[in-house]
Parts: sequence; structure tokens; C-alpha cells
Amino acid sequence: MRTKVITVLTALAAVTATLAAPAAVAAPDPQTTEKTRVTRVPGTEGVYQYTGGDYRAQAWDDCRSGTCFWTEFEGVGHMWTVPSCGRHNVPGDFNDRLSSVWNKTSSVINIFQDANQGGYLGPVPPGWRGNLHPAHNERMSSVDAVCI
Ligand SMILES: [Ca+2]
Repeated sequence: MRTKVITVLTALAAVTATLAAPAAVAAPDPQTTEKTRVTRVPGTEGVYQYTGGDYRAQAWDDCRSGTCFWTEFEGVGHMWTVPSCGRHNVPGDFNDRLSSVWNKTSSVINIFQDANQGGYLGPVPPGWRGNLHPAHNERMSSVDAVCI
């Protein structure tokens, strides 16, 4: 079992950063900063579990490449990275729970409310980062990442 642990130091104030702003490293504040442990979940590719006192700390920076989805708004909570281009069902623990996304690829990611690409919700354009549309929040069950 391979475990990846990343230490994230973030101030709670970073959560209020605007969506349009580039990912910035907030200055650590000893009053509000705690260590967050990010652990790869075995058995499901691209799934990371956030634990620790500030598990809600902003996690945009943890999305290294590909397309990342989070279980809460503003890139916090648990993160799932789409494993490759093509069609994928959302892993079980994330089904109907995803709320924000960062598409770091150069292709469109189409999202669907049902498994196996049923019930098209809409596209996530290349480079787009932010919260899912309120009507799509916690409904997503599959994706189709366009291969280019
Ligand atoms: Ca669904």
C-alpha cells in the first residue's frame, strides 16, 4: 500500500479568497493554522482523504494536474482526480457529493447526473475552477473527459 502524506498549511482566511484569484499561498497564522493530512485512499485511483483539525483548509494547491473535484465548495473537503481522459463513473464515496472542480487539462470535461454518462448536466471548460452550478451541486455521478 502506497501512502502519500502531504502537509498543508493554510490560514482559514484563505477559504474566502475569490474564485478568480490565482491559487495563492496564505501566510501561516499560528492562531488558525493546523496541519492537514492528505492520504491516498487505496483501491480507488486519484482519491485523497483529508483529515486533521483543519480538513476544510483550501486544497486547490493539491490539484497537481488533470481534473480535480472536491466534496465541498471552494476546493475543500475530499478530493477526487479524474484518472484519465475518457468515461468514468464517480467513485462510490463521491457519488452525489461533489461540489467544486478545477479542470487543469486543455480539454472539456462533461459531467452527468447518472452513472455511465446518463443525464447530461453540462461542460467544465479547460482551465475552469470554481463551484459547480447550484443545480448540479451534489448530483454528479459520471464524467466524460474529452480525449484530444
Ligand atoms: Ca447522481
